Amino acid sequence: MRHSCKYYSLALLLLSQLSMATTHPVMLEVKNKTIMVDGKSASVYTIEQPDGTWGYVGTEGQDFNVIVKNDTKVATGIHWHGLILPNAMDGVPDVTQPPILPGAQYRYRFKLVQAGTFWMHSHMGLQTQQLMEAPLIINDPNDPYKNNQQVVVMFQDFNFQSPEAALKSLQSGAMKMPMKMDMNKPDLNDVTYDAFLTNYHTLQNPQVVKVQPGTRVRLRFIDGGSGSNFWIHLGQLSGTAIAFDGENIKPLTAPAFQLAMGQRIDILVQIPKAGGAFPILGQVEGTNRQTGLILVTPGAAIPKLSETTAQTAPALNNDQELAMKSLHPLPAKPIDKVVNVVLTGNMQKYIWMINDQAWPKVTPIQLKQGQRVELIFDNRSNMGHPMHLHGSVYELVGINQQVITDGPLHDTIFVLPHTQVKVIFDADHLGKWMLHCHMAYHQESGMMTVVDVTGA
Ligand SMILES: [Cu+2]
Repeated sequence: MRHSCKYYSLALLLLSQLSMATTHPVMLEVKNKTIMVDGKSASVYTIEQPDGTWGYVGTEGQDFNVIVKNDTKVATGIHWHGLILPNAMDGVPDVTQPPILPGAQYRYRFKLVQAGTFWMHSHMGLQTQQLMEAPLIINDPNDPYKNNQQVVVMFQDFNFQSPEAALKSLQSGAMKMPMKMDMNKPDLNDVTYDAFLTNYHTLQNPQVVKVQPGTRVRLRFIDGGSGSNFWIHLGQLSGTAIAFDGENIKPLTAPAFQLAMGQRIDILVQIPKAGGAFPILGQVEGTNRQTGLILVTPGAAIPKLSETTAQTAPALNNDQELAMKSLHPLPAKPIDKVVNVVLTGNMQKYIWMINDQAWPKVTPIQLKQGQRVELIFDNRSNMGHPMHLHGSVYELVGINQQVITDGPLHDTIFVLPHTQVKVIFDADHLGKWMLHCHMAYHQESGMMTVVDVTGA
C-alpha cells in the first residue's frame, strides 16, 4: 500500500512536470504604438501579446511563464508591479538582471501566489512616461465576483514633449509656478501635461465598453500615470471598492475614490436595469482635467464628454486610507527592526532623496530574512510621494500620531506632504528589492533606494 502510494505520487509528480514542460510561454512584446491625441499622432510604447492582448491575464496558483521580447530601439526591463516573486524575476535592469537590449528576449517563470489587479511597466529611465506599461491581472479561481464582467481602467498622462526634455525643464525650474514658493500649500503637479488618457484614449475619442443592464461590473483601476494622482468619479453609478493594490478589503462605498501613481483599486458597480451610458472618470488632483471611458448598454446614446470640468479637484487626502480595512491583515508579531525612510526634496536643483541619499549613490537598507519590519515614511517635503516597495506587501499601521488597526495592505502608499506614515511587513524574500517614489521624475531624480534582505 505504501509502495503503490509512493509510485502513484511519483507518477503524479512526473505528470505535473510533463504538463509544466509543455506549457508554452506567453510572449510579451515591448513595442512602439502610434496613438491619436486630440487630433495629433504620437509615438508611444505598449506591451502586448502577439494576438494584440494588452498585458497579461493569469490565474492564482498557476505559473507566470513569460518571454519578454524587446521590439523597440531602446534597452529596457519590465517590472511586475506588486507581485511577490523570486528576486531574480523582478525585472529591474542593472539590479536584478541585465537590461534587455533591442531585439533581445528575457524569460520569466515563477508561481503566481496572489490574485488581483497588478500591472507591468518599464523600470528603466523615464520609459513609463512614454507608456511602456500594461495591465497584469491575476484571477482567483474562488473569486465570489468571478462571473462579473471585468473592465480595466488604466489612467495615463501624456506629453508631446519628450520626458527627458520635461525633466530638464524641471531641473532648470522652468516648470515651477509661483505657488511653489508658498510653503502653506502642497505642491500637487510638477509636470503640466498635454493630455490624460485611459487605456491610451482621450475623452475626445474614449473607449466605449459594452455592458448589460442589471449586471454588476468589476472595474480594475490602475494609475499608470508618471506624474498624476486621480480622483475617481462614477457619475450616477454607486461604487463599492473591494480591493486595493491587489489585496481584498472590507467592501467600502464612497462618493469618490482616490488613486495615486502606481496604485490599483477594484470597484464594483451595478448597471441599472433601465440601461444607459455611464462615464467612468478620473480627475487629476489639483486640476480641472479629466480622462476616462464609457460603459454603455445596447442601444444607448454615447454622450460627448469634455476633457475639463467646472470644478478643480482637491489634493488627495488620508480619508480613504483611514476608511479602508484589510480583509486579511498580517498576523500579530513583535517588530524586529524599525527603518526610517526620510523623504526630502531640493526644488532648486530638483533632487529628491531618501535618507539624504540620491540613487544610485545609496547605502542599501539591510534586513535579515524573517524580520518583521516597520518602515516609517517621514515626508519632510512639500509634495506627496507614492512609495513603492518591490516584492512585498505592507500593512498600514499609523499616520502621524494615529494608530491604525486592520489597515489596508499596499505595495504603494501615498505619503502626503509633511506626514509620517508607518507600515509593517515581513522580510520573507531574499534579495535586493527597490524602494522608491513612483512619481517618475522623482524616481529618476534620486528618490529610490534598495532594501537588501539577506539570510538570517
Ligand atoms: Cu515623489
